[in-house]
Amino acid sequence: MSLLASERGAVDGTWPSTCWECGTVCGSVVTVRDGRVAKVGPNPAHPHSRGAFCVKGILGAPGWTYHDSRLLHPLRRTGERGGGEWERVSWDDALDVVADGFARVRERHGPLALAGAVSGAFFSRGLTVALLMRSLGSPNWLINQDLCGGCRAVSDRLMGLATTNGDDIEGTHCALVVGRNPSAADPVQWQALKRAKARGARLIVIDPKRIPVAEMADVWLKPRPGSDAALALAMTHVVIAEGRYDRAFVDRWCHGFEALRDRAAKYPPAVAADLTDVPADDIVAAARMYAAGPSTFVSGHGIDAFSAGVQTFRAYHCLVAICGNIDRAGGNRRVKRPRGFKTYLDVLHDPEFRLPIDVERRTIGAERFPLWAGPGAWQMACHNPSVIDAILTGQPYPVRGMYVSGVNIVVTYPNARKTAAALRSLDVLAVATQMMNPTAELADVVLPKTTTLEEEEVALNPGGPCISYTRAAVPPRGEARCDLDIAIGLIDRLEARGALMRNVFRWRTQRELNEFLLGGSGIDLDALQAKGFAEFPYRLGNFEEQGFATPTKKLELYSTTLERLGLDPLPDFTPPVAMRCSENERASFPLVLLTGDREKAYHHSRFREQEWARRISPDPDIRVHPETAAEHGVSEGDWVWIETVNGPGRCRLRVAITDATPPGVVSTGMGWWLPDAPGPDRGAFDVNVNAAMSYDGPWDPVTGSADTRGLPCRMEARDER
Ligand SMILES: Nc1nc2c(c(=O)[nH]1)N[C@H]1C(S)=C(S)[C@@H](COP(=O)(O)OP(=O)(O)OC[C@H]3O[C@@H](n4cnc5c(=O)[nH]c(N)nc54)[C@H](O)[C@@H]3O)O[C@H]1N2
Ligand SMILES: Nc1nc2c(c(=O)[nH]1)N[C@H]1C(S)=C(S)[C@@H](COP(=O)(O)OP(=O)(O)OC[C@H]3O[C@@H](n4cnc5c(=O)[nH]c(N)nc54)[C@H](O)[C@@H]3O)O[C@H]1N2
Ligand code: SF4
Ligand SMILES: [Mo]
Repeated sequence: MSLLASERGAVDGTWPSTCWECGTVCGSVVTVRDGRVAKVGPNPAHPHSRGAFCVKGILGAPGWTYHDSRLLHPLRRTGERGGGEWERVSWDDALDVVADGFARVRERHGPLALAGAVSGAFFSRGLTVALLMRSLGSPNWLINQDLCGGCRAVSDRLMGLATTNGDDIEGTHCALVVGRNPSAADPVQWQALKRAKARGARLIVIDPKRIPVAEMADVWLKPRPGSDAALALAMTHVVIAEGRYDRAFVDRWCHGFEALRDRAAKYPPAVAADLTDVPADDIVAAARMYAAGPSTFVSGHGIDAFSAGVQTFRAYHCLVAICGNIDRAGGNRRVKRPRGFKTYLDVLHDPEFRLPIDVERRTIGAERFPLWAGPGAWQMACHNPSVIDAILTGQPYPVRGMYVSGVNIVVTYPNARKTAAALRSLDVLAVATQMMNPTAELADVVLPKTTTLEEEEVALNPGGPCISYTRAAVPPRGEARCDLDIAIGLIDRLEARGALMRNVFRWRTQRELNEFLLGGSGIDLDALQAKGFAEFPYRLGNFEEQGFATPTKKLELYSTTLERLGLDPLPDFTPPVAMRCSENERASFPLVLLTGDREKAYHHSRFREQEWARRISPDPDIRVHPETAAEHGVSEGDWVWIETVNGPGRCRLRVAITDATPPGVVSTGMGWWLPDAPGPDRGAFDVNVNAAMSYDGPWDPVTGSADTRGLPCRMEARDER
């Protein structure tokens, strides 16, 4: 058996590390006493987070690691699927059961009938799951990103921007915050925005709700949910018509300016005002303020993960580009890296780790969404709702076995019952997790995973920019193993069964993987470990050198890739579902539902079993304006049913009255389930908003994203308090 990375260096002391409970990846300091993590706190020396941190890192990570119900041994189902009867088995037995199951599926249906599910290639577990599936011969892996940051990432990639996480708030004159709630979602941005404001920088916030950052804005625009593309195009029109764009930058580096100008001219402020409900004068004021730059675009999930997400992001990204805010101080920095360093995404795309192209072309979803799934796609993952359908219908081909790691998809994918039904119907399901949850409840085998305090991780942090290091501060509890060890265990067994296509894994330990990533960068792993991060020199505005990865080798305002695929090459406004639905639907579903409000105590579905978190946030709230509450006859603390248009059912939420949410709109979080409720669903069909959401479209034509917000809904009172 390979050595667990975390078996090294578990020594008492205080160590610099990096929290990777979420994508903010803050620099941390971890204190180990008597072989146990005694304290986790911020590292003020860290170039990205500069001392910012959050309660999930302080309490969540250790709380999860040392929780009484932490899974410490592999489990195997003894009764029927979802029956909650388990026996403790050895790792050898557990991996044998999974390997036998996968080998059988492969023999009966071919390798494509196997799929992995994980959050994406941002952390090493994503790469690990993708490469495990590829070693078996399957290109099918499901990521969460169609529900998360996928539209932003694909728009960025189509245009050749490469600006992910590069907002330079510290150096900016103006921050444009759109669909982002930094006070809840990102303490690094939140601290930086407060500092920027204090030194006199301007702040434009575009958000339907009065979130804390809106309260300190110079200009706050409140668009109708889902209407941002019209707003961004109108701002673009003003900037161009008034000659406020960066002509030299546009002439030298942008492709398709005239076409963009003509498209934006369809949306003068008066027209956009009708579509968005934002007064025309406010649109003009915001456009002028942004154009005065240098300005940074701070974007979020509020304009992502919906059926017009890519075009909405393209509209904003074009505005950023023509104002010359790409890769300039105070703007949006392009991704910098030390020469020779490899990101997880680089490895995914490296021909050495790829499947034959005819296999990649068969990725589920590749035909319809070639920029999302298949060989030409961003993460080359599959289209999740189509995989769920493939499991249930056998079309376009059967999917019969799944390996799920570090995601709780019964809770976090829209249409919880359908996801659960699909998982139930599989021939074999293995789930790797730290705690039992509604997804793991449906498994044949549950594999206990290490937590972020027990694993070593090396990654590029584009925000620093720096290379960040996470220390395996303590050895794994019980028999927990990291993803890489689990993958190697499975690959070895499948090889012995003749069920491997080609082992694309070349690392036997996490440390070997980390050394491979550092490659020829000149960064020494021991030095990195001692400091917790490594900075590197970089240059801004080196466009000649860094180049633009587009067919025209320029920033594509007009996307030749979208044109080639028969899609609209220019950003445009598509009316959201709430503006398209019939009179009847509007009468039955009179409210607009927003989902995904981030809660400080939770990370999606995580930490629901931790007492401190449940004290901070005991119930799944639905936030309702006082007028809307009065119209619906509901009061603070009432439990209500929520149903969406075309939704698969209803969910139960608790009213919280606030005038921060506009009238006619109701807004809730995500990720709710109840660890103490009866299994197997443990509340996932009850208090989880995804019990009331559809995953079946409409879908974004580029990413296949379904609407996670902006949906017509109805709210009905229940007799319960
Ligand atoms: N504490 C905590 N932090 C987290 C997470 C967590 O679970 N807990 N999750 C992390 C992850 S994976 C993600 S993806 C991020 C998400 O965090 P954010 O990117 O901040 O996204 P949301 O909280 O979904 O929404 C942000 C804002 O978008 C607004 N919004 C909704 N619809 C629209 C619209 O049509 N237009 C505009 N302009 N705004 C709109 C909402 O009112 C909300 O204020 O948070 C990350 N940080
Ligand atoms: N309706 C609706 N649905 C949404 C969203 C929405 O806004 N609305 N948001 C979407 C978004 S942005 C996202 S990113 C997805 C998230 O969806 P998921 O990624 O499925 O959510 P998590 O709750 O983070 O996943 C939980 C699992 O993470 C695993 N995990 C792995 N490693 C660790 C670790 O080190 N520590 C901890 N604490 N847990 C770990 C555990 O196995 C745990 O069971 O949900 C999406 N779903
Ligand atoms: S924001 Fe919180 S959970 Fe996310 S990396 Fe920072 S400390 Fe960890
Ligand atoms: Mo996300």
